[in-house]
Amino acid sequence: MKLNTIFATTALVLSLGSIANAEEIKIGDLTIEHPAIRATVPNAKVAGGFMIIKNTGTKADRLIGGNAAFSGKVEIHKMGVTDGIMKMRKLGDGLEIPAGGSVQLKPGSFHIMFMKLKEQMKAGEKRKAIVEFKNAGKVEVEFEVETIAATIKHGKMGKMDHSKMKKMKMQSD
Ligand SMILES: [Cu+2]
Repeated sequence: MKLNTIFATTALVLSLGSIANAEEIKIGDLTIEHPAIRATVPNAKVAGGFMIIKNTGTKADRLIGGNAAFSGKVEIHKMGVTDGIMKMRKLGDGLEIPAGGSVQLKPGSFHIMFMKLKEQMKAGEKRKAIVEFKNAGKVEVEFEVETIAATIKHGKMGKMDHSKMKKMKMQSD
């Protein structure tokens, strides 16, 4: 009887978990949440990629790059203000995802830079890309193409859970 109860509880937790985490991607100790690419105008050459990366492991990892059919070159960038000017630079050594921590890639900060774009990124569509970590390796990620406003909105809600996020998104839409 006791064992049955444990199994039933576990099954319930697992099924709830898989619903709540439908948009999560796991690779090793890393979890990727809400991968998004910023929508572009026609003939744009670059697009930013954003996501939240959590590391539940005991060792730091690094986001080092990736590749995608729609992009000729993928780099990890940091945007920031230098001498009063907003600039972005390539992180040649990648972006550290600290052990037991998380990093948010968001507009105005860290991002995946999809360069040499071969097609327009249209809001509402999805794009697949490979994201590569130094230790965890490569993983295919499906990105939602979003307008900048939607991406920023999600960025601010990064600490909330996904069920709330979805509700709020539907309400504002
Ligand atoms: Cu960039």
